[in-house]
Amino acid sequence: MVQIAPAEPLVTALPRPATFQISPSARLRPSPFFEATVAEGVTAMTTYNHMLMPTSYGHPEEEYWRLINGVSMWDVSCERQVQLAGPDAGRLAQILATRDLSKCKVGQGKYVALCNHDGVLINDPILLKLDEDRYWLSIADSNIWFWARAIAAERGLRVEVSEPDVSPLAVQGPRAEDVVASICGDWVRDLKYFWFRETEIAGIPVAVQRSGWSKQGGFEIYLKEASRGAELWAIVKEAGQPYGIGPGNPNWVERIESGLVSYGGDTDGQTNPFEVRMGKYVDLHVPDDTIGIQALRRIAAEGPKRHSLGIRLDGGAPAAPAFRWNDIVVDGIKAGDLTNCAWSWRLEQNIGFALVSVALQPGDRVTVLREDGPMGGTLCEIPFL
Ligand code: THG
Repeated sequence: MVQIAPAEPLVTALPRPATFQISPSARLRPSPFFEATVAEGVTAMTTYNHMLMPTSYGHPEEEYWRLINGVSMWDVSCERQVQLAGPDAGRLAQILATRDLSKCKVGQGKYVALCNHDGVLINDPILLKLDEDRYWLSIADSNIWFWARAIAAERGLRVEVSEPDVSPLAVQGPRAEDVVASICGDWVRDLKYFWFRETEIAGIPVAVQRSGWSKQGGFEIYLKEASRGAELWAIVKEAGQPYGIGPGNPNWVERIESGLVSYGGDTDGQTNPFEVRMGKYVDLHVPDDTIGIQALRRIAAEGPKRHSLGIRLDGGAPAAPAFRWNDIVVDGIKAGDLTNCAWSWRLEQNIGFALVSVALQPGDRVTVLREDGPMGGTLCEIPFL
């Protein structure tokens, strides 16, 4: 049973610290690495794609510096794969993704935006092309399985949409390459960003990709046999010992410093890719039947109303993290939202993303209405580091 305890600032900062358990249910699907993360002393979890994802092992600052200076291993099995297989798999991928996939090669991955018909972002997966007629969408936290299957059926495509037994384990940080090379061989050093290879580790079927939700470098090992999760965890942990490996998770602080978007965290039911710095993953020339592209062409022609900037908050003490966006105001008038906020140990400052009117620019002063009172801040460019 998982105890969620107020063990660190992230939790104690909440208005009413709580200790509670997570009730088991078949809706909450187990990670193949679950037992391993419990053995490592996981202290906080969040939900993601109907799974539990570790978010802390109780030492947030230590976990942060391990990612920045060494190597960290993360249970990110909640990044589920939606598999498209069949003669029309490539067509369906291009109908779903607003990025031009025509030159994507087998063995290559690409970060893509999925949008609805209004051009609103509904997921930001990494697409992996496994074969000419087989793709994975390694999804963020929304039900793309439903979406892809419905679109395929409505358009009469010859493609099977499924969720295969595949669970990523991330190895991140400047020493990640040494760790993964010691397990798989030096060929991993030549992998280009988002490229991958299917292989075996001690007989365990995996795909190894240069990827991961940090800018510190690293790989994701996609486990293709859930029953061997504990074994794979142990192999990576053992190989990482010379480099001081330890458990971690997609790191909230580093990802803000680095400017990585969190779908659902930094986006709402109206956000289009241009507003969250994903315009470079939208190719307006993709075929007209790509979902959302017609709306995105209109939005691009008119110019987006909001954009994402960084904010550096005044004051030298870590600000309380929040469950919800905070209003950003200028002269008492709402100008946008603070979508996340964290104390940066490298910048020694509270930083966050400001989804604000395009009338606001880096250098502008704003006020953020935090739960504990108004706080001044200065807008800046993203990334911070
Ligand atoms: N790994 C896997 N699947 C995932 C994620 C992951 N699915 C959901 C979510 N995370 C996808 N989100 C991102 C966001 C950014 C990046 C990767 C996954 C990323 N961006 C680089 C950047 O913004 O600089 C490079 C992108 C590029 O230019 O191509 O790496 O973490 N398996």
